Amino acid sequence: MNIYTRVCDALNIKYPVIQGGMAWVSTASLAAAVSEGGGLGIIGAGQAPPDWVREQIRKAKESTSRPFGVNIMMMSPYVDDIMQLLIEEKVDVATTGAGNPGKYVKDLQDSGCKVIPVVASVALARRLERSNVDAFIAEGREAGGHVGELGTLPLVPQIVNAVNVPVIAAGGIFNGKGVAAAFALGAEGVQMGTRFMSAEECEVHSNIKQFLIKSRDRDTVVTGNSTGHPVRVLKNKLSKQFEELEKNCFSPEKFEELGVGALRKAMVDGDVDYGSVMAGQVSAMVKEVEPASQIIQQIIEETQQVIIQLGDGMVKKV
Ligand code: TUI
Repeated sequence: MNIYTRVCDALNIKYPVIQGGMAWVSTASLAAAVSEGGGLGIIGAGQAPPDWVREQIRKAKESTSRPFGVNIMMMSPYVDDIMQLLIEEKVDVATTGAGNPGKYVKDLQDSGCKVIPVVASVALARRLERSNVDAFIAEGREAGGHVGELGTLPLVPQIVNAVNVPVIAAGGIFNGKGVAAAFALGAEGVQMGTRFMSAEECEVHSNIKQFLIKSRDRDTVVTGNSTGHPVRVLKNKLSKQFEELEKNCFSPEKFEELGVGALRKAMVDGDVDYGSVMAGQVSAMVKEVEPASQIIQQIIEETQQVIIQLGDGMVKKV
């Protein structure tokens, strides 16, 4: 059975599996490995300056001739420059997060770049479909990092109903069972972040990979609900401080002070106590570090098995 959808066709990839563009985590090394494995690798621009992003794009081009993309965090101070860079470098795909990329869509597409915004609401999806985006990533609250309100299960079918372009499901997907579930909701692809954070080629600090492996089902928490920037992280000393601040005398300045540099501190320096370890609810499902291509192969095989089993009927024949 072929797991081939409109997403594969549009992006010129073998499997409809996209790697989340995680700031300080998704470097050229991971993106190229995922693309070589038949999925779509994504470089996470986060709040990095354009020079760093250019270097990563060039590294990825040296390591793979397959398509790859860049994720632009819309709250970055460098958004305008990064968009221009993607056009200059003729990047295949741009995914966006944490905001509305509407005004950049046409110029990106004119340069040959496919534009796939992450949405967490039907309203934004409807608005962006009028800008003729190529697809959507519908990301539920199970995801790591900056999250919306709705869980993946209610979000994905509502986005699928609202738009005509393909929808890629994200948030809470870890294996073939999750992929089959996403397809059942009408999605034509999946995006996974946390799963690829544990890939061998992922350059995140090894402390973070071990922290994921040790984590248990209820070890993530969403902090920042009161600031308007809710973020899912693995619980640690920093997340406790955030929770205390939110419970007690909340001061936005203090909050900002605690958060600055915390993501880098976790992902690059490996500080699992006082760094911001953004990760999704599937964290506890991470059991080992393995190559990205192996992750993709396993997931595709399991998806095929699950779909066949479901086709045979859920009810045991007696
Ligand atoms: O973007 C993400 N996840 C992220 S970004 C990030 S870096 C960061 N740095 C400082 C503060 C906060 C985050 C870490 N994780 N995921 C994609 C995503 N986008 N999830 C939800 C959204 C979203 C939310 C609201 C997209 C659009 C949106 O619309 C706002 C509007 O203008 O309507």
